[in-house]
Amino acid sequence: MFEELSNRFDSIFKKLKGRGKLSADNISEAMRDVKRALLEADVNYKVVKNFTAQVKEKALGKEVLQSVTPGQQFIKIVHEELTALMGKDAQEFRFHTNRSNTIVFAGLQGSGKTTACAKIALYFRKKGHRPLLVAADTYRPAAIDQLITLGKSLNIPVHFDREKKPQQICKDALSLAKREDHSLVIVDTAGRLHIDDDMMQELKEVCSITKPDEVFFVADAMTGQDAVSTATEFYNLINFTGVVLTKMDGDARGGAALSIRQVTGAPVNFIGVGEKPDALELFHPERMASRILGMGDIVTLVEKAQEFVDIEKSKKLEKKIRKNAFSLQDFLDQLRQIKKMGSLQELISMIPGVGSQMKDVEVDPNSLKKIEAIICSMTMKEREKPQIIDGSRKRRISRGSGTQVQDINRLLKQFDQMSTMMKRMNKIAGKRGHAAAMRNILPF
Ligand SMILES: Nc1nc2c(ncn2[C@@H]2O[C@H](COP(=O)(O)OP(=O)(O)O)[C@@H](O)[C@H]2O)c(=O)[nH]1
Ligand SMILES: [Mg+2]
Repeated sequence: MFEELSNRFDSIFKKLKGRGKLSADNISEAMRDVKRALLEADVNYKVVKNFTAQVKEKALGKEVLQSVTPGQQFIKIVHEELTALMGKDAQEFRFHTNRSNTIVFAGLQGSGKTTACAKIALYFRKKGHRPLLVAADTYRPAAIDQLITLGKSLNIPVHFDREKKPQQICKDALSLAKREDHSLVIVDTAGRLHIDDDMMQELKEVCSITKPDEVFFVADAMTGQDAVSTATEFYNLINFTGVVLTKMDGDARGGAALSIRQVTGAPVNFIGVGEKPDALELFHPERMASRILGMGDIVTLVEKAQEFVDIEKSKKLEKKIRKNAFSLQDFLDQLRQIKKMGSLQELISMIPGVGSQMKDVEVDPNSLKKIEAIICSMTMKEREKPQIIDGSRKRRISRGSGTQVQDINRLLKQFDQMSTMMKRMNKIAGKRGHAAAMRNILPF
């Protein structure tokens, strides 16, 4: 996610790190680089202008000037400002418990509305809700079929009617929801390739009939600034309450995620990170800022893991991490879990300190198998205490796993880096917990 932007920030910070202190000169130089990096990531120019002004003002503050760790101070300021830019706190949907809730999805054709409807339905079903999907995109029969198929695969009911207009379909859906006690009604609407009056009129009518608790604007993150200007037009017409940014798993440059909140005032609530219905994440501005700045995102990683790993196991693991007793065996267990979770590269990039080192390593299932084979060829003692693995043990392991000694060296080095990061995190975490520690972990 936002790899290019991350790389740019990385080199800006590295450059600053070489300096003794923050000075007006090196701040100006860094700010020029930051500005260029953001513009190249397709961030709205007004947003960039405000952002750089804010960071510069803070960085020029007296306190910072006296600091001996300019890189660290600077990255902290950038992190805070990036977080503020994207909206500070994660925003989930606020449910009314005494009645059914409605979300209307709007956006251009192909932005990912239908997929997002299914994702949100699944997301809230997992939290104990009873969603009803409503197919109010009646222009293309295929659109209705798409929602029906998604609903079937998730075992979530879909209300549709091939004879009626969207307005009537929505009315029917609301009474159905009442009758069948659905706590959440999710309305998929039609999009066009471009904004047009008919679409907007219909959307307005759908909104006035359903009186939605939330209107989510669905935007394709890959379209950068285009997404932001479309968002503005939609916002002026329908005042949406939140944004779902889709296709964040692609090579989106960051422009949409970093600008949409500032430009429209509406928060990004969720991000889509894949085509499958479970590829949805709550948008955490602070974690996103950490990811962009290459600081990893262990909280999301742990949450993701918890969905797949049994809680007992992950509690044990957390304990081990806290006690600095994370072993190669745990690493192996983790890898096996991670394998179940989809995009490996994405997950690895969330591990603090590991992300940037492993970003150029092609993580294909074969290299995973290799790691698995290597660890499996180790004795339990070696897995717990990799320090004892000397030359002759390495040769034995390499024969056993059908790999080269270099492969073993590489794995041990990566593992060592990871343990160092975890130790560092523990040190900072102390009693304040890991979430607090994350805010302070800086790559230098
Ligand atoms: N990679 C990726 N593809 C997505 C995501 N969300 C939607 N898509 C794909 O984008 C295309 C359009 O999605 P669809 O939901 O039909 O868009 P709609 O026209 O707005 O309803 C489909 O091929 C989806 O699989 C996402 O988060 N990541
Ligand atoms: Mg659709």
